[in-house]
Amino acid sequence: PTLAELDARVSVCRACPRLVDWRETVAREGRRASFADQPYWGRPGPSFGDPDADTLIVGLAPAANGTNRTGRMFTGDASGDFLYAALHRTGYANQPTSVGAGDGLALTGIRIVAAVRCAPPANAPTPAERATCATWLGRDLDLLGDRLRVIMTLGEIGWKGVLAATTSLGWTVPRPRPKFGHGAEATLHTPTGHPVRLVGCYHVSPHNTYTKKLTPAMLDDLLEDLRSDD
Ligand code: DU
Ligand code: SF4
Repeated sequence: PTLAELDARVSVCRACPRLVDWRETVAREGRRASFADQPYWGRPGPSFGDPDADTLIVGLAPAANGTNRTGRMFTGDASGDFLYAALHRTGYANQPTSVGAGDGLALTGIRIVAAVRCAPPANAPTPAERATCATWLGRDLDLLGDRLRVIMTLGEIGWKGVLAATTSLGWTVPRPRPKFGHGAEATLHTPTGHPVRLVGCYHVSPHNTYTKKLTPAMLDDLLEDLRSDD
């Protein structure tokens, strides 16, 4: 499929009953008061960004009132405010804010996906949901193909999702499995032997950014470093 076809297919996935129920219940009834008059996407969040990207950012999952409302990755919540400001400072985004479709945001060199594409209760997908959705991550990796050079995960769930998806695709993954950490690095190889860097970054959630476990400078440093080949 093309990226557009893949995005269309993931947008109607109903493979995880608990997440389908949560994403639709929030969209119907559970809206935050400040967004009560807005239509909610209420579906899986498809990939977003440059179709010719050599760099993939893998987040955790849509926020109930963020991507689950706007339909675009990291759009309309505090995590996205932090991430897109950094992508703009480091030259990957044409503007620092991400409000919603039609705001003019475009990325160069980067594509963004979630490890789990439906909003989970308490931001906590189950192991079974993570395993089910890793199939979609694998399809996005397959489409980016050998032009993919680096994958940066925001958090451990994305890190483990990448290891699961690439193992299923027959990539060579180091053993023992590399451990997630901020600044952690590993090299994976596609079935054709093409190397892909895997880089870990603490997640951009308010839990990490308000406590300064992840600062703007820490994120900028990793984003700048993605441009190098080792
Ligand atoms: O309509 P389109 O050119 O296929 O772009 C769809 C969507 O993808 C647009 O909202 C911006 C984003 N995008 C991007 O971020 N970077 C690109 O190089 C091309 C498109
Ligand atoms: Fe489908 Fe992924 Fe959503 Fe599960 S989390 S319903 S696999 S898109």
